[in-house]
Amino acid sequence: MNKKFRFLTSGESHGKCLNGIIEGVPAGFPISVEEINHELWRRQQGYGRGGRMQIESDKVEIKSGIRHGISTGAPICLEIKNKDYENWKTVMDTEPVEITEENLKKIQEKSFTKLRPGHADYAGFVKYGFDDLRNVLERSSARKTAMEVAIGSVAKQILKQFKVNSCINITQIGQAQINGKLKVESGKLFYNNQAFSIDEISYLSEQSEVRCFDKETSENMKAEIDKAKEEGTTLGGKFEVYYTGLPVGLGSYVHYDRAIDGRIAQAVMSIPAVKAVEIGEGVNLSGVNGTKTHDPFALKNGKIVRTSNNAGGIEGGMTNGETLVVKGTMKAIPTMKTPLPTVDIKDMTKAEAHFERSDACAVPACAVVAEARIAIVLIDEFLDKFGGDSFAEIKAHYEC
Ligand code: EPS
Repeated sequence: MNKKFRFLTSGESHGKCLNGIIEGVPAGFPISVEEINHELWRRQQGYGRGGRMQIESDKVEIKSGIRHGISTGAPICLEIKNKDYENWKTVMDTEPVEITEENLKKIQEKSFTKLRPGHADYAGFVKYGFDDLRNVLERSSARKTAMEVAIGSVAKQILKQFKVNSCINITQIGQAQINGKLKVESGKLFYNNQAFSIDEISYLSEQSEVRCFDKETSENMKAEIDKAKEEGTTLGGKFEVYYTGLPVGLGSYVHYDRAIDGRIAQAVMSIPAVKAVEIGEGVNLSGVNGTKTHDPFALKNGKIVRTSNNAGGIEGGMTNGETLVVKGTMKAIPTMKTPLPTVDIKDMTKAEAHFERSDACAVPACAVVAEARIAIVLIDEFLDKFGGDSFAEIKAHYEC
């Protein structure tokens, strides 16, 4: 597995801040804080987000590796402050706190022992041996994906210099879904005999409160979320991420861990609550014969082109120059007002699952995270293929 673009993140959901260090950004790339902050804003949006997003207005501080807006080749250190930390100071202090009645009360109020089915609580409790599930919740929370989006934005900004662009599209929330066949071919999306450019899809989906390019479906999705909220439950759904402008040959067939579809699947599957990842026509290919599965070659003005894109831009573990199409399925968030039956680990009795502030639906946010994580895989492979120490060197390798 390549690691030209390496990163680590740290931070708890209600701790002081989230941190990230990126190693491998070559010198000479313009990196805009505004663009990173715009991506962080996108991740916070989406109809159905909960109270936490009212508190936070995620902003990144770049602490090193960039000078006057240009990367220097040194490690880039990023920080996002958790505004909510102000309300969690004693509970989440990294230093031991004084044992006073007031402090103990504060900590106890935020401790919990009633396992949430579907979350990391049970396996985390058994694995690490905690008696307070707060220790599991804090790092397993999807809050950490804010830093991944910031890092993904750095990757996206480098890719943009080479005309690689992306967008997201939510295709299902609960029972509300796009009604018809979506196909992404030759950099265009086809839907019910209408053709949209990826720029149009991007524009339309960014206008939608649920990030779905189709207005009517967006309204149906919002109604589904309202219903789930009334019922005290949560909703999952399906999203798509498209990348255009990718060169042929990122990834490789020579080893399983260099296959770019495998790397993308890992990057998307490991987002909290994601349960399935597909490339191109994905699961729809199970019942279709080979003639209808594969994308014929043709010649256009002396160039090799494809007449369809069922493969979703990847063949043999490598990008093939067509639009990359990645589909993800997110389950409903497990923290629910209407709790499921569970066990209280404090005294091993029957109980109702712990509830605290949650999102009724976070599928649009999940798609933003997927877009960022895919960018990280793509830039890693891109730097492996066209690598150099500076923008100029990489550009020369890319153009030759
Ligand atoms: C999230 C922050 C969290 C949750 C959500 C994602 O904030 P808090 O726990 O303070 O409400 O809103 O995480 C989950 C629901 C979860 O189960 O992990 C964020 O920043 O995306």
